[in-house]
Amino acid sequence: MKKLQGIYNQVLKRDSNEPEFLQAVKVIFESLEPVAEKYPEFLEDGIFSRIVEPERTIMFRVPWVNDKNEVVVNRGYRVQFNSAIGPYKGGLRFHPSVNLGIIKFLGFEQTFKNSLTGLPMGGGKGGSDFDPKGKSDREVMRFCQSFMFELSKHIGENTDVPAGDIGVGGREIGYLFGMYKKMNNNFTGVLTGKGLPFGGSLARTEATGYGLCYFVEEALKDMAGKSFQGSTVVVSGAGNVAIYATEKAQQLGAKVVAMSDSSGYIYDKNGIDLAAVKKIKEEEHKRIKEYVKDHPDAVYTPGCSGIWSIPCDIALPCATQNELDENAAKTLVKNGCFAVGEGANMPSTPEAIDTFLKNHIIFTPAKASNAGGVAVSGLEMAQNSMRLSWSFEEVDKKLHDIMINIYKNASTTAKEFGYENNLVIGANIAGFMKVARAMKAQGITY
Ligand code: NDP
Ligand code: 2IT
Repeated sequence: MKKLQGIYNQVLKRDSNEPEFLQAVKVIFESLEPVAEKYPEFLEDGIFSRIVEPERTIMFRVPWVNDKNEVVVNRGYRVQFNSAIGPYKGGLRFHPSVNLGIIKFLGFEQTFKNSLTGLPMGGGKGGSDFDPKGKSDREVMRFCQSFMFELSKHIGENTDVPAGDIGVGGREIGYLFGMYKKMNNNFTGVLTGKGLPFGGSLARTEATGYGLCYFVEEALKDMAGKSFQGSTVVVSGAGNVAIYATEKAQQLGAKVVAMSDSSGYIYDKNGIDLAAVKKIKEEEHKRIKEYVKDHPDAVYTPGCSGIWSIPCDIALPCATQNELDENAAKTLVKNGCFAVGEGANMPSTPEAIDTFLKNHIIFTPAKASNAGGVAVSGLEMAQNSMRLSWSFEEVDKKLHDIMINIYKNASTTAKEFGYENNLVIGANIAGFMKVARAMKAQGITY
């Protein structure tokens, strides 16, 4: 870093206790050096120092009553990062590890991701340290209602439109929507990922995982003349993104041999029986190790990181941030893996990314390859505004087109700046340019 080092140092000082946020800013700033060189007006207008500071940060108390009639207090967050190109948009994460730094890294990344989709959406993210695991439906409902009681003051269909992320799926969005509607007496598309009977979009559930595979398939074709057909794939996670990435990879002719959750991973040399995984995770909300009970050839191993030691052609990390480190990256390379598609947000550490790029692995960064989820959220907003709903095939086709466009945009931009095949730099610059131009055009607003 040269031109942007000073601004990065300020972030380092101001946000020293937010390691994930610092990591995300560093990777973006390293990519944006050539932009700072080429467009001095962005530096003059303070675009870089403004873009790393959220427009607004909301933190609030979330008190609720559990099934034992005890009062529990969680902490809620909504970081409204950037509204230059549209209303704040991004998911809500409910996980005990949630803190301000994690929500800020996610909101920062979201700003560039949403820009890449080509749809008019700014960046935001929120969540809570609430842990939905082991909670009854009624506990989750009471928590969501209390969370929305405060959040509803800060969101709106033209202001900020939250959605799901880790620990927030259809059930939670339903409870959140119900409370918002009751408080505002307003039936509006204020959340995405809604149920189909009340304004949800077909293909939103599948969108992130399917979009990831559309993106990776295009990168494989364009960069190496390869495809999913006949390949061996390892997918980490067993949540929304992992399940639908597995489904699409299988449809495209791949054999997915492993999946995981935060307790451990399963390896099935015959190929993962996805219907069984869906039953365990989506219906029964149990642990992935249940899988081996009905699949005698499959093996369960406790711990998450070992999944990357399974030989594969394509790796799709779809669980959480920093789940794939330098050692794991080296093992993947050694075992002949030729492509890594990020489904989760920031799943690879910076050292792992370096390892992939140095070894000419096809590497698709999260903010480009997992943008399908928020893209279909954007399509859900469009359908809500029109009071219409499109068929599954229509939405899926639009999703496919958007993912191909994001690939082309990232790939062309990388080439234009002299970094051919480096989709990290390509996606970061392409995502940044639209937001920066919008910020510049709108002036230094107070
Ligand atoms: P889910 O809650 O549906 O699933 C998360 C999966 O990851 C679960 O298998 C979970 O295991 C595992 N996991 C969560 N935290 C950890 C951890 N600390 N260590 C190891 N494993 C963990 O979430 P999603 O599938 O929606 O999200 C997965 C990733 O994709 C996240 O990074 C999210 O930000 C990203 N993403 C999601 C989008 C969406 O539309 N949902 C869109 C774009 C990105 P366990 O069940 O044991 O907790
Ligand atoms: O990280 C993400 O892009 C998401 N969790 C989806 C956000 C959204 O608004 O659909």
